[in-house]
Amino acid sequence: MTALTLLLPLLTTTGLLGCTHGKLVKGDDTAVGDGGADTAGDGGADTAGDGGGDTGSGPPPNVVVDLSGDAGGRVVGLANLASLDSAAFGFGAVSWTAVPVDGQAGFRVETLPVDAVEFELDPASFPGWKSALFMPFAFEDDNGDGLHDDTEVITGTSTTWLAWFEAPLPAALAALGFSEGWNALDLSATKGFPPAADLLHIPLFQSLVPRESLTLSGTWEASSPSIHEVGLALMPGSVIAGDAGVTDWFYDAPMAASWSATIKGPPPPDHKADIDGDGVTEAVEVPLSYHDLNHDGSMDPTTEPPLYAACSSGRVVLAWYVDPITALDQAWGWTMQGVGTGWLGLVNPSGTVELLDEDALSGLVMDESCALAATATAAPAGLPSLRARARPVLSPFSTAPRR
Ligand SMILES: [Ca+2]
Ligand SMILES: [Ca+2]
Ligand SMILES: [Ca+2]
Repeated sequence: MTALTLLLPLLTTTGLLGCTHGKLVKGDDTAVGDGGADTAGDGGADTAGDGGGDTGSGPPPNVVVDLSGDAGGRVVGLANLASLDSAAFGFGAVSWTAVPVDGQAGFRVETLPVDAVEFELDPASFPGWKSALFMPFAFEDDNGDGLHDDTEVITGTSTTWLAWFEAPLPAALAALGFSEGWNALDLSATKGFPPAADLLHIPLFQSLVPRESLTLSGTWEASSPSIHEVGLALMPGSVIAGDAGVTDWFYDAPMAASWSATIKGPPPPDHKADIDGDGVTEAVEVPLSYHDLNHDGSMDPTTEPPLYAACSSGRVVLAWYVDPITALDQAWGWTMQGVGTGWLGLVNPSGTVELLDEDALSGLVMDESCALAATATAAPAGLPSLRARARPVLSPFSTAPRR
């Protein structure tokens, strides 16, 4: 099966941030059911077909995307991969869109759109043989035009992609169950040529829906100072890093033997920065206790230094906020790394990131053994880095070696 050993470019995020995102344009309309949802009026420009529930005339869908979670207000698009090249990896035109009905977005795809980008998937094994790839994704269609505008949040991408395989199909691929024309590729597999998947059941897990709130709770177990002189604050990471200009924070309250702090909504803009340089902005908030020396019920970071942080299994816990994602290449990268957006609770031992579930986040401990210093020295400027985790495997074919 050496012919199937893909020798595709091994992609990294290098160059990703430098790439310009192609203007997303409407593709050829072949989405089914262009009835009431049609906002453009003519068949050629309609991209807002009404999905799998179409009961009107015309052929049935031959591509169906199954959406997990809430589909209300969301639209599913099929975005053409514009380049496999690491320096220019990204998506071009959104060739089709469809409004889900009962969680299913149905498409009728016929010929390859004229503006679709084709490239050699495996020039070593199949020189000259070309294909085109399309990533299913779901987005909040805020303005209801059926198209993905570049400010509209992407709620998930599928790891099963639509692929157009040119004729003649290499015999080795035919033997794997592929056909000339349209196929579905399961890119979540880690070995070999991506296996064929069912065009009528393409799963799309909406993993990028931003989590709007986070609750941290636990116990205060330090023997001193007296709990009546202790406060609990969520300190912006930028303040810990020395930015005196940030003076507002989410939470500042008297300590309790059993405490709980809930963060809701996005942090103020001055809490946010692209800490790890991956193009997505984030914020870090650190739950910590402090000695309220002047008994005014709030933390003055210049005169009331932190006492202890909140620990889970001995590791300092951080609250991260990741801005909602609107760019297709970032959405794919974050899907591949398995990290969501919005509020996340995590620990950052020795530079790696470990997400915590609700159970862990409700059993935190503040005591003498949980020192903020452990966090402050973990990364430059006291801020942990998601960088190691945030290097997404961008190419579906980069999980080398596939064999
Ligand atoms: Ca829109
Ligand atoms: Ca970032
Ligand atoms: Ca105070």
